[in-house]
Amino acid sequence: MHFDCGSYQLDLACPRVMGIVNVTPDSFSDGGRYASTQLAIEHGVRLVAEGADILDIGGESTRPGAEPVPLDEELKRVIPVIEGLVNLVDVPISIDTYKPEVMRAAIAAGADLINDVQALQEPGALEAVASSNAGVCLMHMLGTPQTMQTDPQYDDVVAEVLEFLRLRAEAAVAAGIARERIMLDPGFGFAKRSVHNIALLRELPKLCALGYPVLAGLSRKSVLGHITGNRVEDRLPPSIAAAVVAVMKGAGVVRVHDVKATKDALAVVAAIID
Ligand code: 7PM
Repeated sequence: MHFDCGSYQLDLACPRVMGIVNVTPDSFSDGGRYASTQLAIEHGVRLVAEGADILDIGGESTRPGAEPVPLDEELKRVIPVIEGLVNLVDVPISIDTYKPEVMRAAIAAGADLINDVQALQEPGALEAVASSNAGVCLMHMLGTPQTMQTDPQYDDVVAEVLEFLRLRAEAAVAAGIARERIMLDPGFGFAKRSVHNIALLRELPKLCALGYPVLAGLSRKSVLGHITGNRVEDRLPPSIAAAVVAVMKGAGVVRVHDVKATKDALAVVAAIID
C-alpha cells in the first residue's frame, strides 16, 4: 500500500517509524527563540540518523490536557523548526496541529503531512489540506485536547472509533483529498481508558480493513504504565512491545519517541514475519 504526502510517496509494505519532535515553549524571556528551535531541529536530525521515516513536529497544542497554545505562539514554535528541517533531512515532515492557519503555514514552509488529532473537524481544516498536496492523518478523540473527558463512555469503543474515522475519511474525500493521501489513527490515550486502548489495539485489523493506512501512537502512553506499573521514563520496553503488536496487527506507521530501539525491534519482525 502506498501513501502520498507532499513530495513523498511512502511504500507501507514495510512499516514506517514516525519520530516525535516536540517543540517546547521557550524558557528564556530575552534569549529569543533560538535555543528551543535549534534543540528541536537537532533532535529531528538525530531521529532521522536513527532511521526515522517521518518526523512529526508538535508545538504541544494537541497534547491531552494541555493548556491552549495561542495561534501566534504555535506558529512561532513550529514554523522555524519545519523551515530548518526541510533543508536538513530527506523524509516527510509532519505537523501535529488542529488549527487550519498552522496547517497552511506549515505546508507553505515545506510540511508534507498534517497530523490532526481533531480529524479536520475545525472549520477551514478540510479546505486547508484539500488545497495542498499534503497527506493527512485523521485521529479519533472525544472532545478537544483541553476538554477531553477523563472518564469517557463507550458502548462499543471499536465500532464507535471505526465509524467516526470512516465518516471523517469520507468527509476528507468529499472535500477533494484523494484516498491515497489519507491515513487513520484510533487515537490511543485520547479520551480512552486502558480497557478501551487495549480493545482498540487488539482489534486494530478491523480499522485496517477500512482500506486506509493506519497509524498507531502508543509510545510511553499511560496504558503501558497501567499494565506494567512503570513510570514514563521506564516505558521503553512496553513501548517496543506495543509497536511490535501494532505492526503485526497491520499498522503501517508507528509514532514513537525512541526511534533506534523501535527500528531494531521492527527489523527483527520483518526478518521473521512474511
Ligand atoms: C502528554 C500526553 C503529551 C500525550 C503528549 C501526548 C498522538 C498524536 C499525540 C497519537 C497522533 C504523545 C501524546 N499522540 N498524534 N499526538 N497519534 N496521530 O504521546 O497517538 O505524544 S500527543
